[in-house]
Amino acid sequence: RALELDLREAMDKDEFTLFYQPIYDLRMDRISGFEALLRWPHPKRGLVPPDQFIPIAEDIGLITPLGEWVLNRACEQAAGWPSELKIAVNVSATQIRDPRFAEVIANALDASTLAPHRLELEITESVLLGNSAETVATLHKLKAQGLSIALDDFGTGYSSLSYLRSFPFDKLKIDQSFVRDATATNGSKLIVRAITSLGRSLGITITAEGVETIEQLDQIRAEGCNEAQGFLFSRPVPATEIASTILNLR
Ligand code: G
Ligand code: G
Ligand code: MN
Ligand code: NA
Repeated sequence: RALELDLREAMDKDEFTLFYQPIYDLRMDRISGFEALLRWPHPKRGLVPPDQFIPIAEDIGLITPLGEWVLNRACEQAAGWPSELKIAVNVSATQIRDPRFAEVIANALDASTLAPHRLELEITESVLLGNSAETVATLHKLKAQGLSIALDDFGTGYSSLSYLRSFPFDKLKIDQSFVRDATATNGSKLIVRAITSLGRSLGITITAEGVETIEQLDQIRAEGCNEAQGFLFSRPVPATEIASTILNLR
């Protein structure tokens, strides 16, 4: 049976779930928030990772309702956490281009009563591809609503640096591929150093993703990254394990 059919049915039956991965503030030495990561517990295929169904959801026009579900659920969940914790939500290019997007965000914040400064949207460079004035205007409007905007998977796209000029991002998330190699190859180490120094000059928070070992943590700490995220701290966990994850990392 085609995944596409299952996907439509899953939406109707509310079969999706969110996992949460902590983001660790290296200076405060505590969790600063969680990133919401979509999961699909498929009745036959098991836990389907988002890489496998988000592209299909995009193709069949399901990403808008699915993305809306993610935003509502993530905000609702985060509203119950200690108030210093933020929630980061991944949003796709299609979602941002939807004229209703700002309204979807406003509704999610209203319904959950989550303070806007606790919501962070993670976008990739693909959102800014073509550098559309509308997209940039939408991002400015969202920022004016009080939430923050992070550029995800930084360093893997085409012309990363020009995007930094088109919009004042609050955060850059260094792609895991650089972090993984930063202790092994000099090239990756220097790239992490350069991105961190760039962030510092521009006043942008730098988060290193995919930190799996103590060596990698020492390395990115030494380079001056502000935050770290990765399996070393915790894998993405279901909502029921959030409290224990917070305790474990204290
Ligand atoms: O959780 P995992 O590493 O398997 O995620 C794989 C990819 O799916 C990542 O690039 C992540 O950003 C993306 N992703 C996870 N959850 C969401 C979501 O809710 N919306 C969108 N658009 N992408 C997501
Ligand atoms: O593209 P984005 O950064 O949103 O993707 C996040 C994905 O990276 C999540 O699906 C998560 O499962 C995965 N991830 C998070 N930390 C680690 C890690 O330390 N190692 C590896 N291999 N993957 C990770
Ligand atoms: Mn992300
Ligand atoms: Na990323």
